[in-house]
Amino acid sequence: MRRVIGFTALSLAVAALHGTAVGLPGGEDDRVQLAPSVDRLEILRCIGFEQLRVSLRNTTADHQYGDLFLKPTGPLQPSRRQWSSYTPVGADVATPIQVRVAPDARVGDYELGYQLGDKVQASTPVKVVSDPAAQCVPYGRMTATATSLQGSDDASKAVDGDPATIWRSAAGSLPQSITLDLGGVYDITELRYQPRFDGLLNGHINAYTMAVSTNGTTFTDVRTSTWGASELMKTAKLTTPARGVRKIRLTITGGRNNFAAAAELIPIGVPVDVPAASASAIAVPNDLFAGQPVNATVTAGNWTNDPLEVDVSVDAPAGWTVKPVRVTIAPGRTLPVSVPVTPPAMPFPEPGVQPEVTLTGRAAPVGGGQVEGAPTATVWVKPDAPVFEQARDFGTPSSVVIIGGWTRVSPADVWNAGLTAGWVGATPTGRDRGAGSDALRRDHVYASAERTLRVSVPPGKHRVALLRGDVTAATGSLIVRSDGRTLVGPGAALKAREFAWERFVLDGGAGGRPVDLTLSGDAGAEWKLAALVLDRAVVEDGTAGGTVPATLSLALGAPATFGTFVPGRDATYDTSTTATVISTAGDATLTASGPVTLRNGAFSLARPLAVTLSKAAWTAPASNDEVTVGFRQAIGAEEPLRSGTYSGAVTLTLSTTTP
Ligand SMILES: [Ca+2]
Repeated sequence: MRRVIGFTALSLAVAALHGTAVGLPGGEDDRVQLAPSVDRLEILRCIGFEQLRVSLRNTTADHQYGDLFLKPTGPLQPSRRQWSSYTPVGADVATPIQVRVAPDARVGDYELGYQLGDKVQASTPVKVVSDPAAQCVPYGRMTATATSLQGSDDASKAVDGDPATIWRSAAGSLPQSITLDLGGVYDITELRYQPRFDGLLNGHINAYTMAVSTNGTTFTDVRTSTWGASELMKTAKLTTPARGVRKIRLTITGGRNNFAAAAELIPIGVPVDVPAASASAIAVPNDLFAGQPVNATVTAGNWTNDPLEVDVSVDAPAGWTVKPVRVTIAPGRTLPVSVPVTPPAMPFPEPGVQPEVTLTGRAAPVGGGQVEGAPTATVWVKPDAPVFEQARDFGTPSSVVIIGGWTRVSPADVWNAGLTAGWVGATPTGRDRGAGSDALRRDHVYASAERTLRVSVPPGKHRVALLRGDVTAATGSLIVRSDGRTLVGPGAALKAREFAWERFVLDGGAGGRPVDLTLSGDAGAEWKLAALVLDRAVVEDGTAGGTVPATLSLALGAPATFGTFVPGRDATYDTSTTATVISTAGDATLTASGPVTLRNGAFSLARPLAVTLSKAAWTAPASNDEVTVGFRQAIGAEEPLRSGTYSGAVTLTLSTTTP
């Protein structure tokens, strides 16, 4: 006959690595029998898991069914919470349980409890430890190679920190070996071996030789021994530590079914030359706008045995704002950390300047310590569209247009009164180089012949900047003419990925008007146009004095000249002019464009022109306020000077936020 009475008549046995058996406390029911079990389990936190085995013994005369529930405390995570079992008469059934803890679990004493029926029957004490003398080589720094593999079970699976993935050597061909590169230098005291935990023991290593290398090429045998067959964790312990180890090689001479399998190989020791913290990667959004904050994501790592406070930051050029972030990183782990960065505001693109910037990720332990890595990202800062009257992205009718207020101009935009920019007559061709660059630079319009772009200019004089260049190929020169004047060029040809902003001023007159820009290349070269911005503010350019809207006026004195530059002499030349400010606005700001480099035909001075303003900000209306505009040019003794006149244009802008 068969009776179903749950587990009150079963005994419970718990077996773990260390094998010492003590009796479990029994239930009140006199039918419950005590059985041998293992006394305790210890989890080295940096490994993060251990195994034990739970078995049920049916000593009654009846087949038994029932449920065993596992009751972990604290950070313990058993691989199963419940075991439903059929236990025939006289049979022992067993199941392995893997107990995991998080890498930053609090060390201490916990319990894995077992419940049969309604009451807790027994428990195994579990100690989570962190030992300065027994530190793990973090799997995040290790790499592994092996003499053979099966399928996708390659050597990396033995050092990935995941006991569910395994390395398997080729079938039936021992000896084989696996070599671990520790990613640092350690004094090694043991090598733990976690066999596969998938219910199979095929490939279980039972005979091995462990060797170490300090230089990465020559190896010295340090232990030859055997392991028993079970899924429980094994160790190869050295009687004296192996010093200064960079690599470990395990040669397997015996394994079940004549091949080797390993879920994890875990070197244990003391770090000798290993960074405490690292920065290994930096990612920055493709579309970055002047003055607008974004997050740079820096991957920071903690390679110590304990949670570590790390300051994560970004090195950026002057003018950028960076807010470093302090985080706590779990031992042996990496963490993507968002660091807010803000590029400087760009009131207007400067001529010829490549707004390409390198950002460098940094990670440093708060208390100091060895650091590693300075990953870089090259970013390209775009003007922020809302600052401008027009911010236009040239490309094909279907190409991607950058967000944030930028609008497209394609060959399909043939001028009509409803547009603020469009083509008159023949149109250029659109081209999109595709992903891999930001949305502003990936596309452009181009032609080898003259084309006319009509732009709607509001009342007054407004600065305009054109972006030319190509992410993939070289770009020819660009000439821009309007109203019988040459506004740009011919600018020099640009290499692939080189971009240049070309600037000029357009006069919208008293009431605003459409202005035609004739675009061409030098001697039929292919010109390319990627972007256009038209400033909202009105300006007076440096060639003439004059009055702009009645509320805001800027008049310039005589053009400044330095006199004679003397070759072969270290010298600094100074000159100045005046600017007269009339403002009825609540505030006003005067800015000078730059950096400007003085040129003489194809020759340019090595250092930029320095411009100073005796006064640059007003918090109240001003009448005929005279500002001294100073210019200083430094020339080195070895700098070659071409005879003739060096010159350049500096644009002064008077603007207000409270007209
Ligand atoms: Ca693994």
